[in-house]
Formats: sequence, structure tokens, C-alpha cells
Amino acid sequence: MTRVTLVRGDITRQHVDAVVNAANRAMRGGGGVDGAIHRAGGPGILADCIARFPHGLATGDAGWTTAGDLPARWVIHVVGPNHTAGERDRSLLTSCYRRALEVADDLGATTAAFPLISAGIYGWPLDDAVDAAVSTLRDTPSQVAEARIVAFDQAMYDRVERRLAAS
Ligand code: AR6
Repeated sequence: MTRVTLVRGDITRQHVDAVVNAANRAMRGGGGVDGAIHRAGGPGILADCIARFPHGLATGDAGWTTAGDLPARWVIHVVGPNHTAGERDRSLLTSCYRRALEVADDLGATTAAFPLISAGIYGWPLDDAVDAAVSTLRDTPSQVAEARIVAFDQAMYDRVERRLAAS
């Protein structure tokens, strides 16, 4: 049974077993959370991405690398759908959370920190992005004891808090 928790902050500072990265199909870094994770974790993460994912990763899928200098042990990279570019199949978004939990289980991670996948540069409507996160993390059977949603700003924190209280 996974407990979904919420903090406001920077995902790169979270002391958890695994940090989830909102990556892209190329898996070679980018902006947003992806940029922050590669910057804070150092070049080992990119080297690991190149070695482990020579052809990148499909939308909706997840894969892990080491976490370099981050406090976490692993980074679980997921590729959210790019709503702005017309990828609007919601099952691709929920798949990111489900696959991330599966990878966490494979690794034996019991705590994992999640950003709001696709809710930034990829432009997914915010209330639905939050609903996809909360409902999928709650409903997916996993050994992860704590799935920590990390909201980057107060408005997102309030949005997630409202959704957590709703059911
Ligand atoms: N900690 C926690 N949350 C953060 C942080 C941080 N350090 N930085 C941003 N956020 P985004 P996406 C929030 O754009 O929409 C990249 O270029 C942000 O406010 O990081 O899935 C990738 O390489 C938002 O709520 O991810 C892809 O090309 C949420 O994290 C593309 O962006 C997700 O925003 C992925 O876009």
C-alpha cells in the first residue's frame, strides 16, 4: 500500500531512494526538472543515460540510471506525453506513474519522489495532470511505501493538496 505525500520544494534535494525525472524520448537531458536533475546530479547521469538508453525511451515508459551526486540512489526517468505537441492520450501520462512504480519495485526502492509529469514544458492541463498523478500513485499496487509528490511552487502545492483532500 503506497502512501501519497506532498511537499513543496526542489526534487533534486529529496532524500528518497529514487527520484523520478520528467525526461524526453531522447533521454539526453533538457530543461525543467530534467535540467535540474542533470545539473545537480552531475555528468554521471548523462553518461549512464547514453550507455543504458542508446535509442532513448518511448513516451509513457520508464527506465533507471544511477543518481550521481543526488542524495537519492537512483533516477527513474519517464517520458510524459507532450500535450503542446498534440500527444493527448491520457493513458500515456498514467503509464508514466505506473511504470515508474514498477521500476522502483524492480530496484527495491521504498521511497520515491515524483514531479508533476508533463505539467510544465509539455503543457498538460494542470488539474488533470494532478489528478493523473494522485489517482495512479494511489491505485497502482507497489512495494513503494511513500510516493512523495514534489510541488515546485505554492500554486501547484495548493492544487495537489486540494486533490489529495478530495478523496
Ligand atoms: N523540482 C520539482 N519540480 C520542478 C522542478 C524541480 N527542480 N523544476 C520544475 N519543476 P517540466 P514536462 C516542475 O517542464 O512538462 C524538459 O526539457 C514544473 O514546475 O520539468 O514533463 C524535458 O527534457 C512542473 O510543474 O516537465 C522534456 O523535454 C513539473 O515540474 C520536457 O521538459 C514538470 O515540468 C518535459 O516537460
